[in-house]
Amino acid sequence: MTDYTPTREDKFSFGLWTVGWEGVDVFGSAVRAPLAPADAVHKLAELGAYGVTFHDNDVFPFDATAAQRSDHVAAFRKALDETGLTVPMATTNLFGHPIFKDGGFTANHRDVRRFAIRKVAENIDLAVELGAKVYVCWGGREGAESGGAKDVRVALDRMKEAYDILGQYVLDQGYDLRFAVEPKPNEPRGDILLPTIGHALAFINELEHPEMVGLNPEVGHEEMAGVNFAHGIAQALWHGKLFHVDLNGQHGPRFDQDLRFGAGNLRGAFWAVDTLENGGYDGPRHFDFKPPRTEDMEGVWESARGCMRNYLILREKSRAFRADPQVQAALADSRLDELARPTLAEGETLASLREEKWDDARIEALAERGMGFERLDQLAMDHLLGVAE
Ligand code: GLT
Ligand code: MN
Ligand code: MN
Repeated sequence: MTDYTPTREDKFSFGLWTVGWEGVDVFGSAVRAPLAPADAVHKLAELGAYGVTFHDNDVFPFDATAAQRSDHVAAFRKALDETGLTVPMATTNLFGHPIFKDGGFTANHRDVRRFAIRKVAENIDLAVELGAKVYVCWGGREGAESGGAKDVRVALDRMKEAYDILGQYVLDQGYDLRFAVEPKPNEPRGDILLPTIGHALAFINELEHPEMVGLNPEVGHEEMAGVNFAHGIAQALWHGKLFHVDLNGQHGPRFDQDLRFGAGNLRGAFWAVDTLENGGYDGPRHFDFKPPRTEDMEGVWESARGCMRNYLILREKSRAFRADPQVQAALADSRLDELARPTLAEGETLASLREEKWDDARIEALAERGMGFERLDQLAMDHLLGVAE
């Protein structure tokens, strides 16, 4: 393949808030004009995406009247009908309005929590109407800047309460919808609850309906925490919990950069694609990036195009890497096939394992043997850089 033009079969999706980001940040005001959701839908369809995702307030303002809300939804729906774009996922804005300054599900103020749960339930109805199968919960404001401000154990009780109420609502309504928790270590809060994939996985097990709740890990968020994204999604897949994914780029632990996918940690992106393509994930390849403030709308679309192009390039590289006979030999030399064998043979017990004879020569031979990982990794590098023979 030399033409990296996306098709709908590639399952690329974008949040309305990504290409629609006006560039407002902590230090500066908007650099781009608002983008109507319908225009975003048309342009994304033209670029080759298959889906678009939204927060309630990406489609209609926080303070919209019922009539205004339905006009905005109608315009969005019309664009979806005209383009055939799907809505695989939706989510709630529980962070923009000042009412959420101390969080939604875990705000200390009880009334805020009641308002947040109601806001989510209302948008779940719309999400399902528009065909969403996954409902993301990113708790960016659930956290604290100082130790005494949040009793974390009690806050987790409230977080569980919210998921349990909403899970029960989905079941009662007979909706075909699953939740996906999106972890992030910090920003906007000093420390956010459920900061990594691992924290979120453990939390899910405490819920009334753990089977309805999985993860939406984001490349940049895990890398902000200094952990390996590909390993994180591999573990989520192992638990059957990779319900969705947010792809973007990040240069190591610093503020959330939300670069286009492939920018930042390129090698990490390669292994992320390799894991998604070979690990049994068949959901949307969803981009959650922010086109830099330096860009005009042309640059925004260039950036969106780049996300998909980079994914397709890396997918091709991953396929070539896996198909390369030299790589297959290197994998065997690195004992990847042995890793796949259970440590005990069929019918064996710890007692029989302990009966096995070990002498110094055998231990030394194992200790001396190199693992061949450098050769394997250089082959990956050669493929990535386009010089594999
Ligand atoms: C927000 C955040 C993202 C989340 C979105 C879902 S909103 O832009 O930075 O990582 O995925 O709420
Ligand atoms: Mn982010
Ligand atoms: Mn995200």
